[in-house]
Amino acid sequence: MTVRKNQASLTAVEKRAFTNAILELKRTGAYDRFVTTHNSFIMNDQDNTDRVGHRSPSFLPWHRRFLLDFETALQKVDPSVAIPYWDWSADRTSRSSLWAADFLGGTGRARDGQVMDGPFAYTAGKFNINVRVDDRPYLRRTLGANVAQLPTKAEVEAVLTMPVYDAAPWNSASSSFRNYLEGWLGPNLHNRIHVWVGGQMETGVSPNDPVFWMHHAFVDKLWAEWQDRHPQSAYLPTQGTPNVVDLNDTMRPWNDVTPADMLDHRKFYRFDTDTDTDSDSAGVRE
Ligand code: CU1
Ligand code: CU1
Repeated sequence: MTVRKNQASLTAVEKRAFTNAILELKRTGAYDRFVTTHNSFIMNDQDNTDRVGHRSPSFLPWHRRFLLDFETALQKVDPSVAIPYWDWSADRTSRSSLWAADFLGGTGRARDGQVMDGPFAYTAGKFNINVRVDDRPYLRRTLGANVAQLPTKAEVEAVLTMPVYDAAPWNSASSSFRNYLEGWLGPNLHNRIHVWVGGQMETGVSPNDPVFWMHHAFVDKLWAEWQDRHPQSAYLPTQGTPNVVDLNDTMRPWNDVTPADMLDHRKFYRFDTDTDTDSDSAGVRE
């Protein structure tokens, strides 16, 4: 069983396994296909009539499945790898070990935002930005420049107390857990992280920055925590909602995946903080 760990607790060997698997997917072209998929869904989402991946109830199950596909691809390269999560309410500065040269590398240089260290620096020669919104072929970051502060634990906690998964009009105006977690209303959670990192993370081609996966792994974990706290609160809407993915509707680009299929993360992976509920994972230390 895959165990997703807090990135702050990874060993040097685990960090290297994760970044090496990413570089291998980059080499084969598989990585860039994930970026293209994400970007096409941002574009579809903009017109506000056929929202699937963002600004809609399916934001959480869509990204859960998207990350699972990516994790499966990583595991074909190295079965030991899982997507780590970045708790940005705890590791809140550009001095976090997350941004060290032995992991993701740091912020970009002042002149052009180009990341200059770590395995994904353009100058390291293995991570060109191919699916891009402009001419610049290098990974860019401006950590903390566009917005100074990442969300606090108190801000996260306030959103986790919201009892209703989602609500009409099922978009970026909804007063609901999903929309507050996505960040269109309330303390600006998920969206703020994209802006804080800057560079490609601010755009539809955000998965170009490997931190995308670790950011979304934490968003996904917050969904799981919310589910544990609100066992009576189900995915909404259930049926008959135009232009919105209901509980049992299929989600593009998959033909056979519904939000209902994605509700229980324990079918696919555990978090290092999950309390074991079945015997066959008891005693496993990974
Ligand atoms: Cu996204
Ligand atoms: Cu995102």
